[in-house]
Amino acid sequence: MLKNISICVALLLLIAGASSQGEARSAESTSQPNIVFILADDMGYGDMRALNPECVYPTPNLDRMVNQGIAFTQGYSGSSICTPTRYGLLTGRYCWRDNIGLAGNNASRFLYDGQKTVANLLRENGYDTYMIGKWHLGTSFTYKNGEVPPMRKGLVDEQIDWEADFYGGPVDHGFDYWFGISGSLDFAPFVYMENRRVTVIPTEKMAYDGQKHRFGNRKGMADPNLQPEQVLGDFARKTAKVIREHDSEKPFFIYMPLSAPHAPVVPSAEWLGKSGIGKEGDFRMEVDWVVGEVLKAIDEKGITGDTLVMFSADNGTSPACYSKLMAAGHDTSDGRRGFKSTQFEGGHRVPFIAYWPNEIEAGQTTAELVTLEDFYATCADIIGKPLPSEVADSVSFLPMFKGKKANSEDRDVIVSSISNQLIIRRGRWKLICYPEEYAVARFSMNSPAERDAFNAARKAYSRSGPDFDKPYYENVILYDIISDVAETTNVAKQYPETVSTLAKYGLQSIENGRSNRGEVLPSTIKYHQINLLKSLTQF
Ligand SMILES: [Ca+2]
Repeated sequence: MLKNISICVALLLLIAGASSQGEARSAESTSQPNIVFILADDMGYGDMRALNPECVYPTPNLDRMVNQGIAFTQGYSGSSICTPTRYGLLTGRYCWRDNIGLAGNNASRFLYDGQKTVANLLRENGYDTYMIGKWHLGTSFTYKNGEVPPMRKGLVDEQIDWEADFYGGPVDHGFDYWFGISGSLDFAPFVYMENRRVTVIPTEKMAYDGQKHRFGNRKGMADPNLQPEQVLGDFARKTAKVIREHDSEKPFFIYMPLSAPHAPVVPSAEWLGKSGIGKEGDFRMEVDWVVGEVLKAIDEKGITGDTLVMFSADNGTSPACYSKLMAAGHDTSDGRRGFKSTQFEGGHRVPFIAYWPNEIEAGQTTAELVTLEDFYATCADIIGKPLPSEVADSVSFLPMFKGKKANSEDRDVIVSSISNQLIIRRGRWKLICYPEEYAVARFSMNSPAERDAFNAARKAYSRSGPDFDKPYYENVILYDIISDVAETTNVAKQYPETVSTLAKYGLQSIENGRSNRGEVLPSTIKYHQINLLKSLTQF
């Protein structure tokens, strides 16, 4: 009897917990603001002055968004690398759940045919949807023999029919219009793309021959007239034009993933030398200028009050830029440890700000945990529509615009780093499902030899998985992220129950196929982290 009561209580607690993690739950709304999401590529939390007063260079436009809007001081990107974060932002699903890695050079499509995104949700509910910028979820070009290559493969230049339509890009996943580039600016093909076609047939063969070519070091086809220095400005001009010329009763959604400040670090001539700390700083200032151009177009259109503008980054600053900026006296990760690709806060705690004068009380900051996956549920909440069931990891942050907490006292999140290693945040705790010995190596890898050693260790770990003969605390890292902001001290040994609690939450999120409220979904992931989590639930 007592046991049955315990089970009932546990179930009730579970249900209460589940609903407190729930998706959109605000009152029905008919609000349809314009929505603009600007996503920087590889930008640290410390790269704007409003978030980091010590920021070496000025960022007046980003500061305006923060000072007149809201800053989420614990906002996370879903991953510490590009493609997985973009997957999570657009689908509202954790990247690790669907085993999303990096879309490499010439990558074919990563989303399955017909997979819906937040752009589909908005378009189906009366929005004009535009994307200007970097996709990085793969585009499948048709081969000259008429074949469309399989998903998630690198394409062979010589076989591509550049005059045929490609598939799997933004216009196949909810966007009415796309202008931009396929991957990062240092990934082939080096050519502008519009809807389903390249804008110019690429005829220049770029190859790395010990001397980097103008886009970087990856091989591929290029438009001979495209210069990397022009791309960021072109995206700004194009987006401003779309806003100015938008002539419709419908509201618009613009997704604007920038090419900067990712490599190649190519500020335009006008910005060279402006920051005084090198072109890495100049490029960040140019990102701020882009934000200003978008805000100016919105202001001139007279729609400022009723337009939600968000700004964030897909991950932190790259290792190469991190070293240069730190040496120049600019703390791009704002006192946090690490950079892009790592398990540390410098990898995935990103600038996360929102500006919407009619709805957001100016000058707020909130330390509630949020992730970029939450943008999907927030949009659903804004327009008063239910969240599709497959949007498994998205919780609306709309209530925070009015100074309220989100749906829970403790919104837990599970983000990932390179190779999809899980990182579980709950309250003050951060559990990294990875051995400290490899993670520390990552942090100190400033020389090619260290980098090679690290990569070899990482690959070996990916194959072998955790060593269960070791004590549990040698397979994971636990930080008290509130008192130990810089992630200096692994306390996994001292807090076995906390490790166990976080591991149970991770397992539950895997087994339920979701982390927010909703029906249980099939869970298909199979990798050694499940066994690691199971081994940690014994305390
Ligand atoms: Ca990136």
